[in-house]
Amino acid sequence: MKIVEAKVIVTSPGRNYVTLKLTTDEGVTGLGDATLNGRELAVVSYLRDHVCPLLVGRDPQRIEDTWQYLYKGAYWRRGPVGMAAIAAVDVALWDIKGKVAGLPVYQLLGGASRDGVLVYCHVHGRDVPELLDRVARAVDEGYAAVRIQAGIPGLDKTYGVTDADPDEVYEPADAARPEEQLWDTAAYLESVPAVAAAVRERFGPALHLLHDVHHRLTPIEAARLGQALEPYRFFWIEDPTPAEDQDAFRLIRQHTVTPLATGEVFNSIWDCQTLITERLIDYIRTSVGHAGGITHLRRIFDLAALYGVKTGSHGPGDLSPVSLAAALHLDLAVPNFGIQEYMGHAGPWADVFKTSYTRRGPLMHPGDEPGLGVEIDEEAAAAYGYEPRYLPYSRLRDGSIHDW
Ligand code: GCO
Ligand code: MG
Repeated sequence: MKIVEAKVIVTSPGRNYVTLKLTTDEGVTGLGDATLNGRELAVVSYLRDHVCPLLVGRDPQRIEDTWQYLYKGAYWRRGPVGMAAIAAVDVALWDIKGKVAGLPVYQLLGGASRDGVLVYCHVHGRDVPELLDRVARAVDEGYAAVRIQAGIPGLDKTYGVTDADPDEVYEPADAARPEEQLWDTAAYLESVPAVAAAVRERFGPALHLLHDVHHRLTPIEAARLGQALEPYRFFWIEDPTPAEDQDAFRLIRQHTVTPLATGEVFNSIWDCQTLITERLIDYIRTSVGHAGGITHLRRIFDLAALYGVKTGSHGPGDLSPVSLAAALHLDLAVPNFGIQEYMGHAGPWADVFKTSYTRRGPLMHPGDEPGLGVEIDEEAAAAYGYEPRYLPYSRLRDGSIHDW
């Protein structure tokens, strides 16, 4: 069997998505997600100019060999652009292997270890009453785990919190230039424990609560937040400090038993080696789309399993349905699964991507279609052209740029 075509499809049905489509000489196709929010076209070029020409003529069954060929063969290792490209190739090859075998990808990974995949959804509110209403709605919809983000008194805007309905895009990358937002750590640290108390009081002890700090604290501030949230028994706090500083987690860990999650910006096992082997985190958030595909993510998850670290993959709306499907297959199979982020997708994405994953109450399932269970309608994709969009960034009151 040979790959005869490697095609990159850029489409923006609600958000920009970059999809790699591989076709074999037997007419089997496979999809991979190469979306890198705000830097999409860099991955398009990496794939079109440097990877697709190397794939034509290769045997699509040799997934591991292709991974090693693209990773070791390039000389330049790691990095978000190259690893998103390798991930797309890897996931597309797993999709093909599943279709050739007539099996869903999770079966190729050892079969289901659980009936379904526990997901957490996003809930945001500009103030506590709005947040509580929306948590109630999520609970009514069957979710057992929610990520709660609330507006910060004194700040005009808080990332992840808008007046938009939760079903719309509300973590926007919607400006042609990055929008500037004000950040105030003191106001944030003051507000979060009160928000947590209100949610816990209203919804009781069983609901899983998660919170994303988006890398904005110093280690000692993060330690203080972790301590302050201990009475409310969070499932995790996420990205408390800039994630590239693995040592920072030692300090946080010394001070709090609130579980810690990080890794959505990582793209290789080397980025999380210290965090995992020194048990500095509880959940590893690397994703199929940004950390080298199913092949590499499974390697990271296996390392994590050795050290009692569970999985908690990144699953935002800026990763395409192809990535979500791939994540669900892996989540269903691995022994140390923790939770899967499920932000959902907004806008007319379903015109373009046909999916077979489902949610029943708190659990999702990837479905039993051969391969990943996702197809792309290229004609529909062409109707939604690329739109330059950037995430916002923050400045402090004195004008200096703050960590994301
Ligand atoms: C998450 C992420 C998102 C990111 C987004 C950036 O936990 O889902 O932090 O909130 O901001 O994925 O592209
Ligand atoms: Mg996050």
